[in-house]
Formats: sequence, structure tokens, C-alpha cells
Amino acid sequence: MKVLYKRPSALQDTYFKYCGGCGHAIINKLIAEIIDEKKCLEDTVMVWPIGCSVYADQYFRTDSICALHGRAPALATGLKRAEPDKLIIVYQGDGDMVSEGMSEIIHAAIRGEKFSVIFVNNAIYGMTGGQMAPTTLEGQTTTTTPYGRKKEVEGAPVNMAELISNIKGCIYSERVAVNTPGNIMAAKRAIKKAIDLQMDGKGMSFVEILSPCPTGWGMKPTLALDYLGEEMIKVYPLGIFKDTEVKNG
Ligand SMILES: Cc1ncc(C[n+]2csc(CCOP(=O)(O)OP(=O)(O)O)c2C)c(N)n1
Ligand code: SF4
Repeated sequence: MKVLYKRPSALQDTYFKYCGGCGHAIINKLIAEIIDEKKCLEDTVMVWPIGCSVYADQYFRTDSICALHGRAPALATGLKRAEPDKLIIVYQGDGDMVSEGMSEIIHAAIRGEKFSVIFVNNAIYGMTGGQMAPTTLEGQTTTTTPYGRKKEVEGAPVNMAELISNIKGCIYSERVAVNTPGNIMAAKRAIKKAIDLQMDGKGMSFVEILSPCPTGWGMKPTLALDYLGEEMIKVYPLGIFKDTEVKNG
């Protein structure tokens, strides 16, 4: 019988601890599929953050290391410089990257560190109980903004893919989403491209992925997908913001 679909072998034989409908599970699987397709299991080091993906070293068969809050780009810098032939993939949530470790990612981009960054933007602190993140939408209710985020009080949401694209050391920046099958396939293409650029020895490649957090958003999984498609994409438009390979960056 022809096998049409199987569990990526880069994943361990265990189950994800993510909530039902969580985008992290989809994104983890996409990364694992790409590692399989590129046959780079032995050469990959995943750098995991603090957040709901903190257990991901238990899901992947790759080498893994977990960084302190927001410090994944600093840890990845040391790894990539010491082992330039390794494929280093940084994986961070929005609380971890944009709140706790904003200066780390900005300075890694300024230095043009040659690793790939997967930035999972679910507009909230998922792991710690749904507090506001710098990426929370205006008007979005969270446990720390029960009346909705107000720009005058908490500031406006941060558009990381656009921000990073303005830094010369970043050679590729794209925003994708995992709310529909088509968008999931586009997300896989973007992650693959980021990894290809690293394999070619280029500068930092950055992929922001809009991802549902039904638990933090207080929504059923299907409603969370609608919210992402109808509200989040308005604030965080999908697309390529920089691609120096095609000379538009
Ligand atoms: C220095 C410090 N600040 C904050 C926290 C609490 N904390 C742990 S994970 C996290 C943020 C998680 O949110 P995010 O990075 O968006 O990931 P998600 O869980 O949504 O995937 C926070 C605030 C902490 N443990 N230590
Ligand atoms: S709290 Fe949100 S981000 Fe965390 S596992 Fe649950 S759905 Fe995913």
C-alpha cells in the first residue's frame, strides 16, 4: 500500500502537550516535515524558548537546547559561530521574543547572525494564563487588559516582520499564518526558504507565523481560526517584507 501521509520521523513517538486547536502543533509538524525532507536531522539544533513550546525538546529527535526568557537569539549566536555547519533554528513566541527578549533579536539581526528564526505570534502570553503581549491587538481582551488593549495606555501592536526587515543583517522576512490549509502550505514554503538561505550561508532569515491560541483567547478552536483570519491578519498583513535574493529587500 502506498503511504500518503505519515508522522514525520524527526518527531519522537509521543504526543504534543499543546491544547486542542493550538497553532504550535501545526508549526512543529511543519518544521519536522522539512527536516525529514532535507534529511538534516543529525545536523539540526533547535533553540526553544520559554512559553508553551518549552517542552518541544521532548517532541523532536533533533538536538535541542532551551534558552532563558527571550535569550534564544543569544544562545543561537554562540551555537552558530561555534558550529557554522549546523542548522540552527530559533523558535520563539511573541511574549518571549517581543517582550522579554526584544533587544536580543534586534541585536542578533544587527549582527547579521546566520540562523533561521521562527517567530510564533499568537498575540498573547499563552503559557502563563493569557496576559497581554506587545503583539496583542487593540481592543483585544486579555487577563491583564479585561476591557481591551488601549493604544493610549498600552501602546500599539508591534509588527515584527516589518521591523526586522529594516535591519540590514536580516536578509529575508516573511509573515505567514496557519489558519487555513492554503496558508499552512505557504507557511511551510516560507520556513523551507528560511532554512535554505541558512544552508547557503546567508544572513538571518525570519518567518513570523500568525498562530491561534484558543485557550488564551477564550475561544473554541474554530472561532479562533476565524478571529485570526478576520482580525489578526488586518493588523499583521501576510507577505514578504524582505528578500534580498530577489533584490526587493
Ligand atoms: C523573567 C520572566 N518573565 C516572565 C515570565 C513568565 N513567562 C513565562 S513564558 C511567558 C510568555 C509566554 O508567552 P509567549 O512567548 O507568547 O509564548 P506562548 O506561551 O504564547 O506560546 C512569560 C511571561 C517568567 N517566567 N520569567
Ligand atoms: S495556551 Fe495557547 S499557545 Fe499555549 S498550548 Fe494552549 S492554545 Fe497553545
